[in-house]
Amino acid sequence: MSTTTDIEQSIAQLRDEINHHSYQYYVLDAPQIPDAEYDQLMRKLEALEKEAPELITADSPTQRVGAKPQAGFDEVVHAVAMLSLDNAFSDEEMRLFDKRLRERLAVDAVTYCAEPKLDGLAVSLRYEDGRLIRAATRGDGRVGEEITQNIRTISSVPLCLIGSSWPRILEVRGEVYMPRAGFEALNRRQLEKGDKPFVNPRNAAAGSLRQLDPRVTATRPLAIYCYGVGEVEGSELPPLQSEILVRLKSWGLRVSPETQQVNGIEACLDYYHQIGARRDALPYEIDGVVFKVDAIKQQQALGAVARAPRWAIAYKFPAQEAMTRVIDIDVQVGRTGALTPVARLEPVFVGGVTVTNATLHNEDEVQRKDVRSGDMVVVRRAGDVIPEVVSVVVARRPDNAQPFVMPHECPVCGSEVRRVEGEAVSRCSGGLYCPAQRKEAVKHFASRRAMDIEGLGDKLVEQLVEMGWLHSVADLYDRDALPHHKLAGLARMGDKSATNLIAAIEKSKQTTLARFLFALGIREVGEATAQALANHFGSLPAIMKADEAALLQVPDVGPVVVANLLAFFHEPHNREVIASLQRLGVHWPDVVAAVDLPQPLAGKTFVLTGTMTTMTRDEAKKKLQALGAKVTSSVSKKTSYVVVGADPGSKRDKAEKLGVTQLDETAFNQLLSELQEGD
Ligand code: I6G
Repeated sequence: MSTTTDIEQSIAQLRDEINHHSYQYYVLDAPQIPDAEYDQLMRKLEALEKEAPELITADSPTQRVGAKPQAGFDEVVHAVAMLSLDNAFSDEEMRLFDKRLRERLAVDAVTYCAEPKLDGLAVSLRYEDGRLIRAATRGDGRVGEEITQNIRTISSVPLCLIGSSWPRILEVRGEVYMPRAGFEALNRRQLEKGDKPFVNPRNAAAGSLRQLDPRVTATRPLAIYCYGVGEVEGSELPPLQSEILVRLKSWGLRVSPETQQVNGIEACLDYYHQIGARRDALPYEIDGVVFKVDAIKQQQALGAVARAPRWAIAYKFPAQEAMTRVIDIDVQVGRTGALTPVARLEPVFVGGVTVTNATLHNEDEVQRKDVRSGDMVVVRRAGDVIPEVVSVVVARRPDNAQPFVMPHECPVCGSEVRRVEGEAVSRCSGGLYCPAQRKEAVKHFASRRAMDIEGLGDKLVEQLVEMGWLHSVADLYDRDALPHHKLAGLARMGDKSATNLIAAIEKSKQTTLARFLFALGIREVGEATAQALANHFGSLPAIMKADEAALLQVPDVGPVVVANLLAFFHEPHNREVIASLQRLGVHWPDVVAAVDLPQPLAGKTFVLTGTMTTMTRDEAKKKLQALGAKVTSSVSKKTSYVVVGADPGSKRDKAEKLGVTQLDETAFNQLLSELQEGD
């Protein structure tokens, strides 16, 4: 039997242990125990607290979601106003900002503290004697709304501070946001439940914080980064903004790992452009970079104007969302016959370019978003991703807006449009009879990573198909079907270009089995799968003969790919095209089938990033594939190793975040030589 003091002690110990592991996980991003062990500690604490409910305190880690739904939010008057930030939109505006500050401070250069500006919601957390006693939104800067119960459900917000010598009163300012992955998972759940998905992570975060029932907020994947302080009483903070952030972190508050001290305007601009280049790879959305004068004394000397401090600025990235009108909704036919509704838009500047088309993905998406021709819509263009219609501004819908109807016949060739039950995609059933599919198939066939036919660009392919000169990719190699004079007579061609194109076509005849397989454009057979098939079977006849069971033996080939392969090779037209290509001279060396070779890296997935000195990335990829590994371009939990060369990209950060093993070039070469010796 345990006595009260025993229980008291165990409870205190468990709370310390849990708080320590929360700090390791959320603040340091360096968990020391697996999630399951953490859950076990929580369950132990819950059990003890059930035994002795009189020992439950509000700051116990079990009490994050205690409260009942509220009727509304109370008002909170901020002890220190929550200001906004002035914005800059160009390097030039940033230089002017820096010049103003240098003049006011009478210094040659200003040192700044820089960090990404998260696209979330500013909040204020009030700690008294180390305990979170209140949390509020910014509101109008002077008065916000009390959201303590909701903020308490965010695991990365400490209910009590750790470490020592925190001020008796400490108001912490931070941004609550929803990580991209959490946002996507939340939207999947919304759709499964038949609820409306959120438009973007910021709206999802805002909606989650404004829930009257904290139990709902608790199910939302929210997180926080703290960036400053409001009221502070009882002890002094360090003299630099960057040091204050380090101090906040030591008290268990989560601070952006991207925070950096930068010296002078050029370093600021470098920081901004570097973060900008990594923007889409960050696990959360940001809309700019905030620069703050690092020395608090200088901040005080500069003061504030109206509602913004003079000592800080947000250098914004080009907006990724903008509003425009849908002129019409067209349907595009892709390489595999997939029909994609595309919104033709009044031109709008978004994400740094003028956008005139945006994808609507498929019929269900158009219905779900209820996009109609004539609607005002929000368009999003993030990075190099195809622009998409995010939502409709229903309040601005004109009376004559036209709902979209998926055509029953292909808009290009008139063949029947079919939609397989359970699939979102409608397809033209015309196959290569459909000029749209033929064009896309030829473009893919000729592309750099497939047959690599230099000079056979998209426009030229379109002309050749429209002239009726290309019935299949085999016609490219048939000089009777496509003689020099025909090519030379095309728009923007001529004698020399035709000669060069024919030479490039000739050159492409010598290829590899993997490239050839990829070039055929079989659904779901990308480069990695094509390589895996080539490695595994060694020759085309072996692949074409393989049955379902044999195909399923290939690493990472699942039932969907198998079904596509079987259907493709079963189709007489495809077999004829392959035979014609070979008859016309397309060839490749057979490789020793993996079934006959040791495959020490079978089942392992590698990602390569950065520059290597001893080999090119392509060579490294080939060596890995020869040993049975799969080489992919993005890091996920399934990645076995990330090989890191000089100047690695964001893939290294992602590996770090996911705890994927990293190999530098020396370790990588050592691994290769050990495995190759083992042959
Ligand atoms: O809204 C904000 C977001 C991020 C901020 C801010 C910030 O620093 C990273 N800093 C200040 C000083 C203010 N708003 C007023």
